[in-house]
Amino acid sequence: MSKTLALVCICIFMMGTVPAITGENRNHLFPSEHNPEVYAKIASAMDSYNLLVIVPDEWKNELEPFQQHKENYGMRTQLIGIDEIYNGDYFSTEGRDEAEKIKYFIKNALDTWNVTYVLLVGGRRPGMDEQWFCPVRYVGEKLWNDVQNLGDLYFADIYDDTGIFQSWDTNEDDLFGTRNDDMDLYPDVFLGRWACRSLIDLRTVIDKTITYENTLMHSNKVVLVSGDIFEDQQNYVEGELITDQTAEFLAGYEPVRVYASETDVNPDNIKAALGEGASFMHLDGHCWMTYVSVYKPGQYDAFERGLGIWDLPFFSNTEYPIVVIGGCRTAQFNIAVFDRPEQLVDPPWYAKYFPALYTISWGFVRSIDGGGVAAIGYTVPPFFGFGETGDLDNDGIEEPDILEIGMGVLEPMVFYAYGVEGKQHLGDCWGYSLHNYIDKFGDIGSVWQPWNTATIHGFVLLGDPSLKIGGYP
Ligand SMILES: [Ca+2]
Ligand SMILES: [Ca+2]
Ligand SMILES: [Ca+2]
Ligand SMILES: [Ca+2]
Repeated sequence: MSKTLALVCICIFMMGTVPAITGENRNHLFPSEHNPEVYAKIASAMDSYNLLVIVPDEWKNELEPFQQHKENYGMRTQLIGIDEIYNGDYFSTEGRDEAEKIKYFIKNALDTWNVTYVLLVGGRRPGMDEQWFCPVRYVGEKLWNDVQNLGDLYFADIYDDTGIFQSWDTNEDDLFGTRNDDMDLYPDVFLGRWACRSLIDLRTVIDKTITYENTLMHSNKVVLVSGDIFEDQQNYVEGELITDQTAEFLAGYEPVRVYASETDVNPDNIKAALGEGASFMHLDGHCWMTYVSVYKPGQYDAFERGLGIWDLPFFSNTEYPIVVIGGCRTAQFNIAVFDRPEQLVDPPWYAKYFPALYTISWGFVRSIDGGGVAAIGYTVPPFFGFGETGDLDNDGIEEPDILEIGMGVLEPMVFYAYGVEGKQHLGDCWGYSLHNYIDKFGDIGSVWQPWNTATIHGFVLLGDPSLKIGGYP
């Protein structure tokens, strides 16, 4: 978590100013229902269960067994090479640059093929120059380190509720998703990315995804890892409050807790809790791209040993969980060796200087013979509620603010979508959480707007959005 934000929050708290929440609480999933024509199109896409895979042409043949696997379960799957998009092989090419060409292609695939799920295949290419196997879009305000942030939601928000294409650059200054641009934000396709940096990554995640969906028996276990995050007057143990919400939403699942209030949060205890595997893992704490940790309640002078990407090769679980990791930059997939953004709270030195090509979220997914099958996290320091300043979600229930706005809402709602709403595919859960959040807080109309919007932009699924949770029976 960015201490800048925490400090700003503390200042606001001390001034006694409650951030004004003006987003109306609309009880619907898709904004497009205001427009019957658009809604009908999206609703029919929802029924068609089809998957669009956008892949570098050099990797296309690697995906053929994956396509066959999906088709075997009735998931119509189209593999499209990125050069085929640029060459206009399917639809005439539109867009000012590579990312916009990809976005227009997804629009055309939604209009023409009723695509429900979109999987972008490819992360950053190896090397010091920033180049990508599959394009990215930097969006939003320069809130941290004077750069914009990775925003894959750009590729998923195609229309607003009147059916107008969402360019995310309505003022046409070639800066996308800023406060001067209109954005609907609501995703119209369920989108994930395999942030592969090598053929080994790609083969690993294909193999793990197929194995996961072919496995009939999944455990009824959810592993929860957290502790105290912020020094607040109420002494809330914020991380544990968040992951306890997840446990509540997964009725019938046995929670196995690694909580700083009860034990040491270290790799051995996390590995022991995971054992042979689990259906889900939810970790929440401070994060520095490669490393996540928490405090023991009230003891803010030292972090727990936590978990870093260097620990992941020692995981040997055979059941691959879906992993949600909350904290700063847990899934910021443009990471490059030593080039880390400054964060005001310093991690231990080994976390700061360990050379890395991937974050903790993607680390779980790319791990061979262990780790997870897909991960949800943030490409930014996420927004959060701090202490107790009122009923921020206007539901008439006074709860700790951490559970009423920001990351403490977004993460548990992924599990709510599955455990309570019965969503069956992981992308639907990601989309449900975002839709719920944007309904409530899409426009908070306060000084926090840019931070809140960045969190929406940066809430990313690194995995197959069509993943059938629990596998195919
Ligand atoms: Ca703009
Ligand atoms: Ca606390
Ligand atoms: Ca409330
Ligand atoms: Ca509250």
